[in-house]
Amino acid sequence: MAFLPRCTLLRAIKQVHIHRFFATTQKACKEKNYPIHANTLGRWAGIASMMRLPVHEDAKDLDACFVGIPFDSGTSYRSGTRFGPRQIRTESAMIRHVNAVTGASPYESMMVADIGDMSVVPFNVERTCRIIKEETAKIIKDGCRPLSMGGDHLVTYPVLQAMKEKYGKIGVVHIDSHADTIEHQLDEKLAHGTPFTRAVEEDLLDSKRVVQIGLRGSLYSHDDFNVADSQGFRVVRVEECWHKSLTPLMEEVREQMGDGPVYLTFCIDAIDPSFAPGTGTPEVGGLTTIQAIEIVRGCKGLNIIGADVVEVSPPYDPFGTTALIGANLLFEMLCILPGVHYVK
Ligand SMILES: [Mn+2]
Repeated sequence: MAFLPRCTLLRAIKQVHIHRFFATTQKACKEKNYPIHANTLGRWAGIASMMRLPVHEDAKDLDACFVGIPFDSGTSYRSGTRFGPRQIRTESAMIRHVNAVTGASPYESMMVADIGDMSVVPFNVERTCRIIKEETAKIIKDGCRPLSMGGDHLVTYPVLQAMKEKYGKIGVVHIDSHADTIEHQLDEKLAHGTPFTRAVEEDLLDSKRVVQIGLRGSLYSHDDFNVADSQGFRVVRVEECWHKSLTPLMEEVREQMGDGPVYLTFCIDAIDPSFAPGTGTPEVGGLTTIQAIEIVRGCKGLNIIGADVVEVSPPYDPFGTTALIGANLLFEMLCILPGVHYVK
């Protein structure tokens, strides 16, 4: 435990005296943000910031941030993901501070905050993409790693544009039921089925370091995977994932990604709609929540420069379970960022 800050030890010693413990840790950890403890203010109370973290105006002095991109004008079927960030924040009130299984202590390792939502424009896709690119560039300027909440999957395209400008060509771990490599939708180039086609055209990706996991469903044509094939993406169809742990797969993915910069993008519709019905284009036969967690935990050790969870559409899930899954995946993403300390 030598690498842990003093506040961790204090927390362990004081944890039976919650109020004193919290006051002590706040003082000892004054340089770090910490979520409001449920014994200080009940989970149902307070402002619904992501993980109950402080809200900052921007990413200045942050190592990682949560940011909403509530844009759904790229959606081809059922809309509603503009409400995703808000419901993910609400459901994130359940999530505690450390990772019991992996031992990650993200808030003691990094300065993290919720920096609110980007001001997107539902009437103008091009302008919104420019806004997302510019806002992401500001966030990552000094090395902050954004954990973005969609929004539909188009929002990942301008994020990747900003990432390429700072980090060069990037590897991508893309978990989805769809390849999102359609040429156009209704004659438009910017839609949620096209982000990786645009990314390839603009040479944003280190294509040999791209993996797409969970793809399934009916296709428009047998040529729908031509982009992935021509670029040398690794495609792991969902049938290869059925009935098994994905921990061994992630060993291979880590080898494929190497030490270079990696962006992790998780479309919630990769998960079976029986778990996660709140999404716009559901496909049956999907990943379990257990496999989803295995995938994210399997990204530990990679040079993750940013990540997102997209396509959570609250109007299609009145129970909030889909957003709860999204919030938990974002916590798991936070826990595998470079620089996070582990207790074991
Ligand atoms: Mn999808």
